Amino acid sequence: MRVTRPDAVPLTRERLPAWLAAEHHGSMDWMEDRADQRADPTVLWPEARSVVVLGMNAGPEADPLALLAQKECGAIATYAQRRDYHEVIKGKLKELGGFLSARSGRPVKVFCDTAPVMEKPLAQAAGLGWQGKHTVLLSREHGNWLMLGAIFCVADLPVDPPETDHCGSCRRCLDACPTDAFPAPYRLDARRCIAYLTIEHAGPIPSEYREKIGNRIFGCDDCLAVCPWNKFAQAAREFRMAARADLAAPPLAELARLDEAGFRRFFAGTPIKRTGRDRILRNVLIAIGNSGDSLLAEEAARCLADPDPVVRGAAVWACGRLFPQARLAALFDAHGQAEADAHVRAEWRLARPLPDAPPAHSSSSPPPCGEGSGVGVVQEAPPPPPPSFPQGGGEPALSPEATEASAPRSVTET
Ligand code: B12
Ligand code: SF4
Ligand code: SF4
Repeated sequence: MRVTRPDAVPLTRERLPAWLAAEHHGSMDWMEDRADQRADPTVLWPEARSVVVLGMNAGPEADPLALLAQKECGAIATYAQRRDYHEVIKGKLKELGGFLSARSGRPVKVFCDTAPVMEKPLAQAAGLGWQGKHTVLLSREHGNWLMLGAIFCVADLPVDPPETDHCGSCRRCLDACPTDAFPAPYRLDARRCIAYLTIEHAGPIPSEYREKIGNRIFGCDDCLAVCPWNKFAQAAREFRMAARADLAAPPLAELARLDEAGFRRFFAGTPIKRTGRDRILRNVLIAIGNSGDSLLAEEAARCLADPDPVVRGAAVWACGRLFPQARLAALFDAHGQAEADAHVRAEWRLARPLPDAPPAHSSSSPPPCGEGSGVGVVQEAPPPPPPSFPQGGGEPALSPEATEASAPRSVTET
């Protein structure tokens, strides 16, 4: 925990508008809302005189990159394999904010991704660490695994010195990025970032990134995990930030079977729950398409009948990568012929290229848009594995009200 002044980050007044003007925020329109307040804490709350920035360690217990080789499992970003940090940090901020407000007799406001605040530059100004070339705040003590929150105070608190940049000539994070998301050091084009694509982006994932996503189903740790400053980092000790073992390597076959209720139960209390079942299923199907696993192909085939068109579209892509032509043609007859959604029909066209020979299977109705059927050797895949997902398991849902109710009256959460 460190303290800075609200006017300690003057550069963000230029840098945030430049980032937005370059459209590096993609479809995160909420980054444009109240951008003047986000870029300048003195506009957000003119009465504030001090900003307390809190960093919480969410360090992993094992190398997050090891999971990327386990193609039959989904890779979840380290920070999300545990209880939602918003809830944990918010609780701590309210406790501390209540104390500060009581001691100073002046009001405070607590923020953790809940208002337009740029937490990383404020954290650097307060001396918690520095923004690395990957733009994330890292520290010599905790490496890359700090999660941040802030308290704005009207009281004039003594401030800490800012931290300086210790990246030097290193560029490991820039070179490690699978999607080449850094147009320059210290700048991120979110539209290319797997964290954006798998968490924030609604709709189909652009085809150029699908292979590169590999088995990452929620977020990405690559640029953080390769940083040499992690050598001093430790696994999260705070019990509420402890990682859930069942989120370390969840089998894709089981994730692909989650219906809405099963999804909500399994991901209860984690940040993944807010992303929603359909978007996660879409990501799971991209990972299945990248698995090269014929057992998983059957899971993708089952999702061709999913009610959500984005899920169906991702299922078509996965089937196109895993099934031989003839089986794909049969699946098209069963599901694609009657497909009403334009995007899913487009996925079918790409998955099932025009044949250079007459169709090898019989079909009662012609395929849409003048396409023929696929040809190829039929290789029936083995039957799907039995369902074994812990449908009744998982953490009990957190009650946001529980933390709201405990807020001292002089602490405003925005
Ligand atoms: C939007 C957002 C995202 C977006 C965009 C990320 C981004 N870099 O902006 C997406 C969805 C991609 C994302 C991904 C992730 N996020 Co995020 N995200 C945010 C959020 C809500 C806002 C960040 C923001 O203000 N971006 C706007 C840009 C313009 O700001 P900036 O990154 O600070 O940009 C600076 C540089 O570009 C620099 N700059 C520009 N030009 C130049 C030129 C020079 C010469 C120099 C030196 C610098 C420089 O100045 C800018 C201003 O400081 C914050 C929470 C918050 N309220 O702050 C969390 C937050 C940044 N995310 C967080 C995390 C953990 C992640 C992930 C690691 C999650 C994961 N594992 O998948 C990834 C990391 C990806 C990455 N390399 O950044 C944490 C980071 C904690 C930390 N230690 O820093 C935060 C703070 C949430 C939290 N409360 O803890 N995130
Ligand atoms: S989180 Fe992954 S995709 Fe995003 S910038 Fe870092 S390495 Fe690249
Ligand atoms: S990997 Fe290297 S360049 Fe990137 S944040 Fe770490 S020290 Fe800086």
